[in-house]
Amino acid sequence: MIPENHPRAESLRVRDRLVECLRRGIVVEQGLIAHGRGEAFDYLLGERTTMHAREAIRAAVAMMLLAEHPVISVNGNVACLCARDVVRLASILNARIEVNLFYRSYERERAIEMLLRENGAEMVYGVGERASMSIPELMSERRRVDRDGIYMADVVLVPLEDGDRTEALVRMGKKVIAIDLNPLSRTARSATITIVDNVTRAVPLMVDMASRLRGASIDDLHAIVNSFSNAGNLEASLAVIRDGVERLGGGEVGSS
Ligand code: PTJ
Repeated sequence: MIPENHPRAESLRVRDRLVECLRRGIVVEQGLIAHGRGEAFDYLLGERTTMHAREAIRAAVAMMLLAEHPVISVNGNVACLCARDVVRLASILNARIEVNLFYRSYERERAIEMLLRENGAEMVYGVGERASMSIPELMSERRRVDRDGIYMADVVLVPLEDGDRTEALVRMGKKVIAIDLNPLSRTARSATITIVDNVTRAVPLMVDMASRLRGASIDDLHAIVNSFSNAGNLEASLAVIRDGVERLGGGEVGSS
């Protein structure tokens, strides 16, 4: 039982949710470790969405609205932490949802598909025989993709990703939007747009942004995308983390 007034109540609730998803076969053990790495960066970012992340969210949503075939790639952690918002985002952006797993098994694909359907998804790509195409030069199970999903996509949103697939998707000529709390990761560095934020905050903010931008003109959307620099944004996020280290190292007490 997590006391409501515990300074880390929200973070502890998220951990409980992941453990529950582990029991239901949605998340893998390695997903808990990956989340722990993310938590460390989030701690230094102050566990809030920075203005730089907001800029990246705006550019990412504009890019998805301009896309012909946008696809949202979902793994175990993302399904567990933001299934409902993924479905909402896909519906506003007219994007397809595809299950794509590093630790792939048919049981997990189905469990994640069911969770997405429970949250309103009508069609889920990439499950079972549907994932019959391969991303070239990628050896992991993540290479298996749906012909009508990631394979044909021009823009792919990859929340919580490993670097190999991001690089491979970029080599295929796709635009890749990553959500990664680590601005130093290979994913963050090789994506077209990286949102340095927690998926639990970033995906709901993307839903809000999509509702606001969906009426914007094509020219305005292009202007938003063209004025965004991923390298500059990553540097700015790193500076926030550096400040976080100094703040906490300088005597300010963290919440843990
Ligand atoms: O469900 P599967 O089988 O596809 O496996 C998923 C995991 C997460 C195990 C797999 O994708 C993996 O091993 O990921 P990595 O390579 O550890 O990368 C995870 C990245 O996401 C790291 O850079 C973390 O800092 C970051 N991260 C972790 N939790 C969050 C996060 N970024 C945003 N929000 C989070 N909640």
